[in-house]
Amino acid sequence: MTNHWVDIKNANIIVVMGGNSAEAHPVGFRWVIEAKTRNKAKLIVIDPRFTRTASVADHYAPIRTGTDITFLSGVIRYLLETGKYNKEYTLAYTNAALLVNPDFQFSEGLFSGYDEATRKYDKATWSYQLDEKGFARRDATLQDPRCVLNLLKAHVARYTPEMVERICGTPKETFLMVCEHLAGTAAPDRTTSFLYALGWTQHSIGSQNIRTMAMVQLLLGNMGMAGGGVNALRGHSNIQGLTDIGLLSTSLPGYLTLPSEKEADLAAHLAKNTSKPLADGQMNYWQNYPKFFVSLMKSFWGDNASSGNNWGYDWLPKWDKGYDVLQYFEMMNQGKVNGYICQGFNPVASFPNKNKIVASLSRLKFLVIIDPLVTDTSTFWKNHGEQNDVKTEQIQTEVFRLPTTCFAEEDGAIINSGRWLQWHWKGADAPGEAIADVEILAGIFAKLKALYAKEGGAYPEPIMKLAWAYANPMAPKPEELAKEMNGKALADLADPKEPGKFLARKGELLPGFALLQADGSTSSGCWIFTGSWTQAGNQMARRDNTDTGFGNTPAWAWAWPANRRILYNRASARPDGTPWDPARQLIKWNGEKWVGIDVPDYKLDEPPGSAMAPFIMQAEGLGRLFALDKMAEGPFPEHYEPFESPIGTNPLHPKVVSNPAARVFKGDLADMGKADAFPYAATTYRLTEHFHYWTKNVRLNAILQPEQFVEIGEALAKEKGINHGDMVKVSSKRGYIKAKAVVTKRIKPLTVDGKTVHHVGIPIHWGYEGVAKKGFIANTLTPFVGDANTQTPEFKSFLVNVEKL
Ligand SMILES: Nc1nc2c(c(=O)[nH]1)N[C@H]1C(S)=C(S)[C@@H](COP(=O)(O)OP(=O)(O)OC[C@H]3O[C@@H](n4cnc5c(=O)[nH]c(N)nc54)[C@H](O)[C@@H]3O)O[C@H]1N2
Ligand SMILES: Nc1nc2c(c(=O)[nH]1)N[C@H]1C(S)=C(S)[C@@H](COP(=O)(O)OP(=O)(O)OC[C@H]3O[C@@H](n4cnc5c(=O)[nH]c(N)nc54)[C@H](O)[C@@H]3O)O[C@H]1N2
Ligand SMILES: [Mo]
Repeated sequence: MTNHWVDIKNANIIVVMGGNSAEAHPVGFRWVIEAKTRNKAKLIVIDPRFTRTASVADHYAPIRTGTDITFLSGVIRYLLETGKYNKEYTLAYTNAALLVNPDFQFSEGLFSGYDEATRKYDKATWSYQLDEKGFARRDATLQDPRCVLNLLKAHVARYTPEMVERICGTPKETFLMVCEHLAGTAAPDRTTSFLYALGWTQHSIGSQNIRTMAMVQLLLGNMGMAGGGVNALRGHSNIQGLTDIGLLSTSLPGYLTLPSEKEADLAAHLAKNTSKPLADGQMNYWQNYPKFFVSLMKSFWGDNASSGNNWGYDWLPKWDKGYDVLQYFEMMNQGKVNGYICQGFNPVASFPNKNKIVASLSRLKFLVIIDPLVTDTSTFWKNHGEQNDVKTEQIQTEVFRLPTTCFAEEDGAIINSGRWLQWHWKGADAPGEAIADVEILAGIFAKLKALYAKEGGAYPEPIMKLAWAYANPMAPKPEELAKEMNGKALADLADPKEPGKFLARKGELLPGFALLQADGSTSSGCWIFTGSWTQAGNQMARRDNTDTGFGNTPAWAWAWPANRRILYNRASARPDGTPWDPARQLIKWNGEKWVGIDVPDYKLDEPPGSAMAPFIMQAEGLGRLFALDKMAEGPFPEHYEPFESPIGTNPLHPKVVSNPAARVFKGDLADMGKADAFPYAATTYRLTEHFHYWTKNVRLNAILQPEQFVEIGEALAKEKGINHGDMVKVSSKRGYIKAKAVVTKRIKPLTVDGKTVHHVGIPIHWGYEGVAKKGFIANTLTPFVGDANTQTPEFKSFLVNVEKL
């Protein structure tokens, strides 16, 4: 979230699109209700199903799965055509006026630079026109046909209300009603908050769904505002934290980049990642990349890292390609992987194409499961009847189960969707032989290190040089790890402004990332966490809920970065420093510096009226309506059909149906179904009464949702002769499940491209392990393809057939 949970109450319009927060985030949803009751906010839900969130909404719009880019591009078109957008904000704070490379093009579904053989783009033309100094050219009059705004207008011109209805199945009048509500928040004193989760991410075009919404928010002037923002409601405790410390296989903690093979040495890596300003006088925070990176190296390798050995750069792995989970299971399936350590992950249940996952695990020599529970993955080799029909005698994989604690059985920080690091204390000791994950990993590390010391090996340095300065090396404490993440001074840091004074003395915990250095005199395991555990103590454990305004509680826990609660908050004021909305002023200029109820997201002493733009994580300081080369499939969002499409064509450009830049493995392409055999659009989701695949181990939850079911609309049920409670078989090209049919009014057929499209809803929570009534694994049905940028699987749009049993 750019904003935070409590801030939702400040919104005037709340759009839940690509999520179902009343069910998946029932506690946080109180802030939506708060906005409705105290702020007279209107709640709009846009979902293929009439969800429990929809049941308390003011307006509901149905939409076909996988078509949100069309809907939101239609909104952008509406805003631009009617002129109902915040023009002053758009001109000053977005790249609307910047000029784009003359060779950039879009035609028949493809942007310039596409290579069909590799399914990748050469992104050279996805750039600005630069002047002699290397700064982006601009036309503040917005007359130049090559300025971003004019190119955007031309790009979205095709997304008429008629086209939205044709692709999304959303009635035109409903769509226009949503447009009007959103347009109302282009006013400086009104904001929209968008809440989303998996209904947007789990698509082959997931990242672009979110980008399109971010563009709407920029045009409306809602970024940086209380009650505005781009708000991802996260999943697991502690998935936000996992992302922050480097979830992706090509990233390092704090969204730093793991070097690729092409970056042969440190200088090449730093040159590639240290951003150069694209506008005169612009501060852009990634210019500090070397400080964050070298401090991370000092945290990894300790005294072993020195300027003489490039801070241990050679000991880092260098990637040739991304090793996301789809890639990894594909390699496993090809017999290229010997062993797999599976920690807090149940891929047989949670990953797409269950039969492929089981086949892949069957090719391993060994599998290590680190989990408090017996999972479906840990017994994948057992025949569980129709629900896991394997031949045990043919599976040679040796499985080790290491029982671990769960999050409630240890101390530590959990980071919520609003980026707050909240320290928590363990509720109980773990039962039986279970020990903490950290102890298990420390044990594996100690054993590996001893083996390398004794036997040598191809490349022992990365293990032998690792810093491991914990009081008990076999059991590092959460406090020790938290302080390591925060970072400390490795030498006295002199204050450049006041001779004789020090910003920090050697050995002290650092108060903020501004003190990090590129010369090896500081260490930090995750620069965005610097400030979370300082000389003043554990900031994450603070529990003072004093409200400084708009539900802002700066002394409750600690938010990254720098305890800032609303990102880009400089944009809450006009360029001249006056607030867009005096009734929700976040920061103001006091004559010397920026101050306010939130930590300013800007250079503190940069006066109003200066040329420095507010989006200081960008090289030009502007919110990007044109994404340059940051996205895999294009600088503007474009509608592509799901890989399994119920209409089998793209009404905008029949030659390019699905995401041309998505990676699809050969075998999986052959496993994609077509609408003739699998006519219904299926989507998967969670229920309030269950948490993934854990709660089938809990009797109470098993009683609340006693049996696996699928949801179908009344029209489809009638067509198929299915009654409420009948057993049905739901099949895709990859397999089938059997479940009870819930026949509901909440899923209505949509008319799409002249055809009737029915949705089938499939909750995810069943499997063959646990105390609940056994069920089929929903992911037996789902396709093995992911978003082109993140490789998040397309769990939300695929094709099935339904038969009465
Ligand atoms: N009780 C409970 N709470 C949970 C979890 C749980 O298992 N149980 N899991 C947690 C986790 S890890 C996560 S990530 C979050 C997920 O939170 P959500 O994403 O809110 O959860 P889902 O149930 O997957 O809801 C997705 C919604 O998107 C809709 N949808 C599907 N396709 C589309 C589409 O193309 N466009 C639009 N606009 N909507 C679409 C679905 O109909 C569904 O209502 O929930 C968390 N909270
Ligand atoms: N079809 C479909 N598939 C989906 C989704 C969907 O919407 N549709 N949603 C996806 C999403 S958003 C998610 S997050 C995934 C979830 O997928 P998984 O993460 O694979 O599923 P969980 O059941 O949450 O499994 C986590 C495991 O962690 C264990 N665990 C809990 N605490 C600890 C701990 O402290 N240490 C260790 N080592 N283990 C622990 C639990 O016992 C559990 O077995 O599923 C994904 N799969
Ligand atoms: Mo999740």
